[in-house]
Amino acid sequence: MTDGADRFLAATRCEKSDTTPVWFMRQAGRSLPQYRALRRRFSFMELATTSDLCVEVTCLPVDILGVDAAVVFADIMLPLQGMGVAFEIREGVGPVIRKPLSSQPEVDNLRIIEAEEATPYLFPAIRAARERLGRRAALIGFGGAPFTLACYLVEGHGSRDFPRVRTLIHSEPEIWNRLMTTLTEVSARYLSAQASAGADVVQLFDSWVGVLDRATFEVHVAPHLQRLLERLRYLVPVIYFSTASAHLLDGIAAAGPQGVSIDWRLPLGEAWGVIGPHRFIQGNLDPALVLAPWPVLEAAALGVLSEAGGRPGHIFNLGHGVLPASSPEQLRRLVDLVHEKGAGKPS
Ligand code: 1CP
Repeated sequence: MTDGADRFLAATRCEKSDTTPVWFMRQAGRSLPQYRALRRRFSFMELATTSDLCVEVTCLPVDILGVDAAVVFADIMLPLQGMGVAFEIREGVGPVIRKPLSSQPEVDNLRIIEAEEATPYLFPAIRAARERLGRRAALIGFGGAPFTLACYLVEGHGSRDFPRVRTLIHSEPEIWNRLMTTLTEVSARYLSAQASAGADVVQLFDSWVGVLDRATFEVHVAPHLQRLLERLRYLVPVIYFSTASAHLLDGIAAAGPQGVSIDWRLPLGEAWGVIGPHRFIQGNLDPALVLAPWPVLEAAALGVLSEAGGRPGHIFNLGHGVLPASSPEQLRRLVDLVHEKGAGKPS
């Protein structure tokens, strides 16, 4: 049997292996009882910024669920600390920025420092997790894409459709451009440093880019994304993740990520038709179906595999993060099903 790391990395090169690799976004910090027990003793920030605890949480899902990749336990907001942005992670709410940005001087004051200085706890954790995982599982580093980071910086907190951001882009395009240029530089350093420390792949979370219309994305976001992906091209494969963004998919592919994560709204075969067969694809089971009775979940998961059509270059995942109410037993069963019925297995 092929090891998880090799199975996963083969898919990122669109090469065949013994079966389809699988992992889940937010697999560590949500539904696992072992994580919840740790959270009773430590805050989210303590878990993420204490290297030993970070390694523990990162590796939990590989042991418990049998997934082929671990995702570093961190948050997209962490590198903002090094930029001089004060925020807190509020229970049940998410990140809240103390002073949202709106003016040129505020954007000019953002600091660009080395990633090792901004998030010193992260890189020893990546090195230790890489060593602990061996070939059992690949290690995925990640960061927020510049647009999604800008959403929090400008809006100040999560939002359904980020109206302040959409106003700023069009009324103050120079401020916006400066902000995106700074965030692109910070992200390039942050993700390169994760690759150097041992992350096999990095995922760029652009969770909220789907709020934009196509023209705004093309003019005000895509050029920054393209520059960021160019900086990473020869260092590490990148998975670009977004949701509700089918209307942007051709522009996303043109920006140049090696892999694209697709949410449940678009069938995988159709998405592949847009991004081209030379890119790997990740997805795309509706996370709500993990809460459904097993026969419903099983049928939907087999449907995703059938959409992938046995092509190499499919990484099975949900279309967005694991919902907190998901049962670990159901997730474990799903991993086993994907391994048993994935590409290359007799049907
Ligand atoms: O398995 C894991 O949990 C991996 C670690 C991980 C990842 C990949 C965390 C830990 N956060 C993230 C990425 C992240 N953070 C994204 C992109 C993914 C996505 O779209 O879901 C986003 C948008 C955030 C911002 C964020 N941080 C939110 C969402 C708020 C909103 O605007 O809707 C929340 C709730 C957080 C806090 C956070 N980050 C991670 C955890 C486990 C938590 C909850 C803290 C706790 O345990 O109370």
